[in-house]
Amino acid sequence: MIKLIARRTLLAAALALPAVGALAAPLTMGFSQVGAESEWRTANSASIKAAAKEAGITLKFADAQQKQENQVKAIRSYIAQKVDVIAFSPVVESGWDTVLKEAQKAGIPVILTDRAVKVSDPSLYVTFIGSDFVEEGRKAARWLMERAAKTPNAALNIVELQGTVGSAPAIDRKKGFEEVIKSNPKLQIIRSQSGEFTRAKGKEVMESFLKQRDKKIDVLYAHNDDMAIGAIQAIEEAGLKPGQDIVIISIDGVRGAFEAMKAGKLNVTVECNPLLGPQLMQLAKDVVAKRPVEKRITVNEGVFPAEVAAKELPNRKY
Ligand code: GYE
Repeated sequence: MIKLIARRTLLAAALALPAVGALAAPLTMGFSQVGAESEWRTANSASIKAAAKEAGITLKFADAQQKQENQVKAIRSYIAQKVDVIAFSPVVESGWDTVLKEAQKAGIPVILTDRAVKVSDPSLYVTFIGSDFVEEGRKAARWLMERAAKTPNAALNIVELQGTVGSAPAIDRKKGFEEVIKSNPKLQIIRSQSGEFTRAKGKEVMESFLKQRDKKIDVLYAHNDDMAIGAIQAIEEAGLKPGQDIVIISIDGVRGAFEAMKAGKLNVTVECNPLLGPQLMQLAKDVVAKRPVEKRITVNEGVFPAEVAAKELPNRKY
C-alpha cells in the first residue's frame, strides 16, 4: 500500500512538473528565407534548420528565390496554417505593412532575422535579430583608410558591387562605407552597381566595369564575398592580378573568402555571422511564451585581413 502511494506520488510529481512543457504541442514556426543566393545564405538556412530540430520546433521553411512576392505568399500561407510564430529575412526593406498587419490581426507574432524592414508601425514585428550592416560598411572603409594612409599622395579609384537593390545590407553597407571614406578626398567611388549578392552577377558587372577604360580601377568594394569571388574571376580573365593590381574588400567572411585570401586574391573580409539559428529558436520560445525580449539584437563580428587567413581558415564554421 505504502509502495503504491509512493509510486502514485512519484507519478503525480513527474506529471505535474514538466506537464506544461512536455504535454504541450511542439511550437510551429513558419520561416520565409530570402533565397540561396550566397554561401552566407546557405550557412544561414542550415543553421536555422538544425537549430529548429535541436529546439524541438516544427519548422515550415520556404525559399523565396530573392522575390518579395514569394515571401508575401509564404507569410500568408503561414497565417492560414495558424503557425505559432512567423520568422523571416526580408529580401528588401519596404512593402511589408499590409502582410504584417494581417499577421498581427491573426495574433501571430513576427520575428525579423538578418535583414530589417521599414514599416509605419514598429509593433508590426516583435523583435529583430541581425548584424549591424552600417558598421560592417564602416569596418570595410576603415581597413581601406589605414591602407591608403601608407601611400598618402596616391588617389584611389574604387568600384563598388552593391547587394540586392533595396535590401537592408546593400543600403547600409554603402552608407557605412561612404560615411568613413568621405574624410579622405583621395578615395573616390567611380562606379557602383548591383551584383545582386551572387557570384554570376558579380562577375558580369565587374566585367563591364573593367571594359570601361576611362579610369584605372584600384580598389573593389563588394557588399559580399560571393560577388567578390565572381569579380576575381573577371579580373583574372582580364589579365590582371586580383589582390594586387586591384585591392579587394568584401563582407561576410565565408570559407570561400578565406580560401581566396590564402591564395592572395582577396585582401580582407569583414565578418557577418549567418549562424543565427540557435538564438532565433530561443527568441521564438520567449516570444510565444510572452517573455520580454529586446527589440533589436545585434551580433558581434570581426574583421579578417589576408595575413590571418591561413591561421583562421580551420576555425571557420561557415
Ligand atoms: O551578406 C549576403 C547575402 O543579408 C547579411 O545576404 C545578408 C546578406 C549577406 O546574400 O551574402
